[in-house]
Amino acid sequence: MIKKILIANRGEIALRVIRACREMGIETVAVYSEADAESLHVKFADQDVCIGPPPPAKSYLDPKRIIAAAEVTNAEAIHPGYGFLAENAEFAEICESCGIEFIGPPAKVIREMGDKSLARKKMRAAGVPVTPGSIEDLTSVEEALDLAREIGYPVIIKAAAGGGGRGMRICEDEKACRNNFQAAQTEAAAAFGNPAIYLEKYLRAARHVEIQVLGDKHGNVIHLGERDCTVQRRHQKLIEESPSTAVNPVLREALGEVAVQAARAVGYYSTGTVEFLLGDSGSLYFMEMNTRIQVEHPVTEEQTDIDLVKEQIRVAAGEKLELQQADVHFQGHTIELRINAEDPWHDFAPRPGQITSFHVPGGHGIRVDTHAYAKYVIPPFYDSLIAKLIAHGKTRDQALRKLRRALDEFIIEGIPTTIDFFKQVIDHEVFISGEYDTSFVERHLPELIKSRSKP
Ligand code: MV4
Repeated sequence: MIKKILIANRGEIALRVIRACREMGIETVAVYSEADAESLHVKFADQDVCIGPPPPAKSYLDPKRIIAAAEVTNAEAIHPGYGFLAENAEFAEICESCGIEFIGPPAKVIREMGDKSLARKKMRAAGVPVTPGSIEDLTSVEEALDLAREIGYPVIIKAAAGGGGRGMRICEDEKACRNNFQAAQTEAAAAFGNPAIYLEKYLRAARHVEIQVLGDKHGNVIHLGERDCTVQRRHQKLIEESPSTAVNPVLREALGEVAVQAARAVGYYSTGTVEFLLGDSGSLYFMEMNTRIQVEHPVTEEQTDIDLVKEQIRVAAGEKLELQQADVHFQGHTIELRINAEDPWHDFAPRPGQITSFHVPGGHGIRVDTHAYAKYVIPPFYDSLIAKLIAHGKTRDQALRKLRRALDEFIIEGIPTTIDFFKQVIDHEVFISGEYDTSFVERHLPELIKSRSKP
């Protein structure tokens, strides 16, 4: 078994990995930038190494600094968390070449699934349903217009190196498609260093439902159910829940089977997420595959009582999955909110700064994954996530009641947060009904932020 793991990340996910390691008797090495010297992951790790100044490029995103820290501490494995180098195939290869176990899927798979257009092509070849659209990257605006005419508007242009909605452009008609084509290429080149773009039929009023998969290095792959991530703002997920109110047992079975089929088709191991779009009448389409542990993994942990980070570590150590599909059971209903240091009343602008008082909710069925504490200073250099508030109940209504009660207990002072915004969201009749779609936030944002806060 692996004796020492370096966590190449920060914030709540670094703490999450350290917790799993400590329960497994594995030593931990934290790396931190000068801005994170007072962070909890540094305090809770067995060893810590300062790897540089605050800018990610000079710290958490620099493979040389991460590898150097692993060398000097004799860490046998590196857990990348999410973001930063988690889906960087070159970094995974560097780890391998240095004899350090990268806790994640094979570098080849990271690279292939990182090209969202190639991922579609491989999934289609594997018999996985994908949204109607281009087979290869688009080579000309004429090709895009011909294809759009064939599949019908609206269409959506996406960056092959994008993902997570970055660089997406919805085209309602030919004029928009013509105008967006060039802009999308330019934006993709600037944002991702790769101008490749592709086109899909745009599914209006869809649901974004993803399946958690878990594979070992011996060819075993299982799925751990779905997470509905449809409530997003500018492609930042805000709320994730399971089970999805849009998925019935027949569709759940189909989604699980297709997700496992997709993972097998690309030779997957470790934790992974297969993202689908659900159209009306139960249609499902592969969207993209994420090759990392995701922010929202606690939703699946609460539904299945499986520790996903521990499973990742066991798989990295070469162990076979103990679990078979028949051993996976889903209990109750779980909803997660991402509490950010942002001001909903000023376009969700990031608001770093010092937390002057901090009280975390508790009680049966409430989990809070956070690295924050009273007097902690949220640095301006990284993402604005403060905490994930997760509520688990026997039913959706019970989970919602727990969540609402927990939001009232959650005290964060000194900086603006999205706590009060979420009170409006989970009190909204459309959200409560479960009948929401991808347009929910955009359509209801004005009323959601009209009153500053509710008791
Ligand atoms: C789509 C889509 C509808 N049709 N693709 C991709 C990444 C994810 N963050 C959003 N993605 C979507 N891709 C096709 N062909 C709908 C979404 C989508 C979405 C789009 C706009 C606004 C909010 C959204 C929330 C979830 C999914």
